[in-house]
Amino acid sequence: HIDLDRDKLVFEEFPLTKKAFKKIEKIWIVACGTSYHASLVGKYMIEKMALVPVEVDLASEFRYREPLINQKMLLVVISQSGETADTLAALREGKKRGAKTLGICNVLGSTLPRECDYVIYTHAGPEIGVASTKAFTTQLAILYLLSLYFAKLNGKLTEIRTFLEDMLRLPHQIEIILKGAEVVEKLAPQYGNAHNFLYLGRGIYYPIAMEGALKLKEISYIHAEAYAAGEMKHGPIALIDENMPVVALVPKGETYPKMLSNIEEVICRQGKLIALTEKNCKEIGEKANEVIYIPSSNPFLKTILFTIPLQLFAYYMAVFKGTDVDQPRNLAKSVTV
Ligand code: F1P
Repeated sequence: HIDLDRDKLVFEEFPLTKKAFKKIEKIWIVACGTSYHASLVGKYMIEKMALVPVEVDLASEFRYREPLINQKMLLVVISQSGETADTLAALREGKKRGAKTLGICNVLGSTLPRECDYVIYTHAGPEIGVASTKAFTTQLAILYLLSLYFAKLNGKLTEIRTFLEDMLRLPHQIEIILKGAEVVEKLAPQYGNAHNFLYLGRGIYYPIAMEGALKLKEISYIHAEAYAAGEMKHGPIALIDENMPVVALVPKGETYPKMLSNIEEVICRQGKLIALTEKNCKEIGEKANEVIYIPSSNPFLKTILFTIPLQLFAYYMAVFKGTDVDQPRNLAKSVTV
């Protein structure tokens, strides 16, 4: 519940007092697939805003790593379906070790919310397709609100009104992106025959690049890999040539100059560059083969806006290739085994 007039944010399902929050030494987030990518974004947001250490694990790996989790920690478990077997196993492991558990889930009445101490629903509505889309963006929105909530409890943010106002602008900004979808659509015939894609992002945009690459793989069956852009020179740069399109996420802000030099590295090796950036980033417009402009917003919330064209790109590529967008081969909506 958001009350702008009183500068208040209340999670009715997750009532935490300042005293209870102070006792939490560490937050641990576990999830699989798309929900794991949201978890990585969550780590950035919570650590930066609330100054609480956050650890993220793939739920499918959690059981193999003897996690040092205990009753002084909060385990946040994220799952669209609430039925992913590995995620539920990680939840049970955390509970066994005494951690308090918070589920972030989309499906009411699923197993995850029944087994967690607290639950926050994403309220994204039913997802028709197998590949998570609106579940991801709503997970990011919840994690953003959670970061603000923790920051306020921790005394790191006194006024959250401006953050919330930025958030309330999101639906309109998303509509602007959707109205301009033909910019993305026209890329499909140009790039639809490529066999490999590289996605690059830095900082909080690295997991967004991971999610973009996953969507392309899931629904269009094109191989795509995401790299933290700073890792390019540690290997993937060897792959760059005219047959390797690169999707680069270039928001304004601290990562911009470094991303610009990554872009130059791609261009001078004849790589085809599709850049997602913001309006007044002129250099990108001049250098990239294709540019998709994203409306400006708060640095954390922009991740949601950058996600939409990546989802659209995977969608139009799948349509171009004639694959079944809603029911991709070999994939299940809930991975219950
Ligand atoms: C996790 C997930 C999805 C993916 C596919 C298989 O699901 O990996 O991200 O798109 O549907 O499962 P969940 O735990 O978020 O329901």
